[in-house]
Amino acid sequence: MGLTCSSCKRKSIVDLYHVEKTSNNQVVVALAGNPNTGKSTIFNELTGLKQHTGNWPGKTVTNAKGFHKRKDKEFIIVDLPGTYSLLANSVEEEVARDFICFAKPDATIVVVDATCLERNLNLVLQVIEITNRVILCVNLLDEAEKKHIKIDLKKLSDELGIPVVGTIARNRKGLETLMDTVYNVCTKKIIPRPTPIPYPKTIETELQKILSMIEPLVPNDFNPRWVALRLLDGDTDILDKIKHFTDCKGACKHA
Ligand SMILES: Nc1nc2c(ncn2[C@@H]2O[C@H](COP(=O)(O)OP(=O)(O)OP(=O)(O)O)[C@@H](O)[C@H]2O)c(=O)[nH]1
Ligand SMILES: [Mg+2]
Repeated sequence: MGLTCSSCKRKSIVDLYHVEKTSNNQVVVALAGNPNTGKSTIFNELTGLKQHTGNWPGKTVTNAKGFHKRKDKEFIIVDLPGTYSLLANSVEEEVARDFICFAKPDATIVVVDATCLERNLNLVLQVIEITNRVILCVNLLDEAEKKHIKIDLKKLSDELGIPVVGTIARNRKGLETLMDTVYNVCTKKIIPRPTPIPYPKTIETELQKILSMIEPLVPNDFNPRWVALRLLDGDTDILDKIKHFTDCKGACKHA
């Protein structure tokens, strides 16, 4: 802990988001989602801890970490702060984005509120642009039922190209299926294939231009299309971070 990058003296981004694995049986699972969708409820049910709402302590991810044993695996579960997007407009968004991007969890569960799926899916689409190891958890199904909202989970899964599990976290309903699915993704028994998100033609044309320039420069660990999208969005900070990450990786004990 506390390593600084020798080349720039900043706290190493590798160290900042590193989750220590003490054995080969451990896998890292991130819980992402909009605020108030039930992430901490799921985290607490799975880990037996008592994580409170909105208690994200700065950028430290280690304080939101717990363990859950399943078959031969031990999941190290990280409860990320609730965010509406991953555009890094706030510390919460930056932490959630950077954890998914740089800590490279073995799986990311995106928890959505079944009563306002459309708004929540915005974040899901942003996560699947970064990583394909995603499981969608449609929570608060009891509240949806009260509002006579029915969700076709199978169709949602087919449309998005990722596994989808329905839950009522408060009653533990669906959590076994959720973690079996996470297990299968972590052990590659299920390989999610997120549906590529098409953009309007003018954006796609510019994207291709940027992609042809950056593709040789972006390390294998990162999805170049996502990096190109960020650049098109004017987010040059991500390039600095990727460079910092790559530089630090060579020098860092966790690399
Ligand atoms: N009815 C119902 N309530 C739920 C369910 N899951 C969680 N809740 C409740 O929803 C509220 C928010 O849950 P949290 O687990 O704190 O949500 P969170 O996503 O961690 O919220 P932030 O940390 O603020 O992003 C709490 O009052 C939970 O008890 C569910 O499936 N059904
Ligand atoms: Mg929470």
